[in-house]
Amino acid sequence: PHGIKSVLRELGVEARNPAFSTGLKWGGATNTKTRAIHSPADGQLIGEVSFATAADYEQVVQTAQEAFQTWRLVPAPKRGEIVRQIGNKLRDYKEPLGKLVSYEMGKILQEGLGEVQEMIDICDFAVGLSRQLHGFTMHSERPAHRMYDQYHPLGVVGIISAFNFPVAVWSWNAMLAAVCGDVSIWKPSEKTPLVAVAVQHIIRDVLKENELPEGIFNLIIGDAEIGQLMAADGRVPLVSATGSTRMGKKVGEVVGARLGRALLELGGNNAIILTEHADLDIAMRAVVFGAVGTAGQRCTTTRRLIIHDSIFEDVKQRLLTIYPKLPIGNPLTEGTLVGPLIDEAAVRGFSEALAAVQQEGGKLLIGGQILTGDQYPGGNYVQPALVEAENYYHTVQEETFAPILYLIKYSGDVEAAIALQNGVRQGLSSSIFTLNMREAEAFLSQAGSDCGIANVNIGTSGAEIGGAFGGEKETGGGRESGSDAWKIYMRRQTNTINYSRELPLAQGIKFDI
Ligand code: UN1
Repeated sequence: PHGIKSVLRELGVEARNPAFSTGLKWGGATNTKTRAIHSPADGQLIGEVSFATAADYEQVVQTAQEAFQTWRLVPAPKRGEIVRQIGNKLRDYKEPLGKLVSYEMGKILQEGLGEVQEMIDICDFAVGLSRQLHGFTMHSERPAHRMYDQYHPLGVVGIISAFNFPVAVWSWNAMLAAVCGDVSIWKPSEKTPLVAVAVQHIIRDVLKENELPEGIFNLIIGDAEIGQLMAADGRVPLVSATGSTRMGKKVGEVVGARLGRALLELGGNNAIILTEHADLDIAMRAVVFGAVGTAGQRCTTTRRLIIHDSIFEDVKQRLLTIYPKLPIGNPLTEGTLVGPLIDEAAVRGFSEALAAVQQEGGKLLIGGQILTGDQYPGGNYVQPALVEAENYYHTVQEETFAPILYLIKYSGDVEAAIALQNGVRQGLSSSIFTLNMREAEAFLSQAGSDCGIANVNIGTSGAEIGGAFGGEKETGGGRESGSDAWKIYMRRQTNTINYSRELPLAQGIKFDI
């Protein structure tokens, strides 16, 4: 169905895939733990992967370290040229890759293609960046002295990515790391390793065509054990991890204990504020895309809708008109807007959150069913839910990775809405819909949203790659992707050069010998 067999063939995904790739070589296939990957769309077996062992990991790190010795000496714009070629190959394979993202992860094809586009975009960004990577020059207080800072490659970067963006978030990290002169080791989510295998084949072709050393881009498939090895490994100066706050705390602790760098992009509990001055016609599209897009499984998914009491009923009615008509079904079928959840555990999480929030006093307005029947094979399809709730409910305070939107009423001025928006432990994305300039500016001010992303008249999800992506509080504080997020992938050095015949000391210190 939907030509998946030919997609797998085109992308080189096998029935049984080895556990790691050091750029050119694949290995680790024998006598290891394996995992069968079923599509959440129809429950069908797509392929199997082997899990890497600690010995496999060791081999990968050593190969990466070796490649770093060469790669760091390649001029940055030449490194950019390699990333340009990767971007072009991704363009060639956009269609099959997008399909595989969709089939393995369950997001609709439009979003699968969008994810590949996000990879292409970051490649373009990284190519431009490769001619920049600039520091400052400063004026020295000493005569005939020059002072500047420069950025050097950091080393081996560990990348732990999540199932919901199985390839895009890796590319944000790996492409920036590559132009920065770093080599990377990618541990994809164990739930979505096949699209990672497919991408690694593309990478391998580019490495081969350019006769580059093996080990610039490495892939290692495994469970949390591999992540822990990476976190604890002093040879990996930066570990970039995307996933739950629980996972991030563990990684952050272990990396922190060895004073390494951790770049964490963790849970969100994102809200859209609808003030009495909102343009509801445009707001509804943002709300629905944010709440049910990717079946509520984005870090940036809209989970809370904070609505002024004067428009609460209107908003509720509009949503109650849209929700019953949402096309739910196979993500590869054109016209579908809501695909399945990733697995049974996610479906359980969805049902449990809905039961819990109702216990706390929440009112389920619509949705919540697990869908069954021929149209919904595999058991992972659910009807997105709308719940009238209070912000302080335990369930509302948690991130449930599923399509549940909490409708929360506020009265009074925008400050009341902002207090609710900020009143959670997470701080990733936020947005306000208003045509009132005072409200918009208050939301963006230092007393406004406390999130890493704050939008006006745009939803919480679907950020462009050009901005820095990440958030505060339990979201982990890291920034990836655009703006100056590249700096974390490099080590910074301050250089002072004396071209005089004297040796003056700073701060005017006299020290005559
Ligand atoms: C994520 O969910 O981890 O802003 C990343 C967005 C996407 C990236 C989401 N561009 O929704």
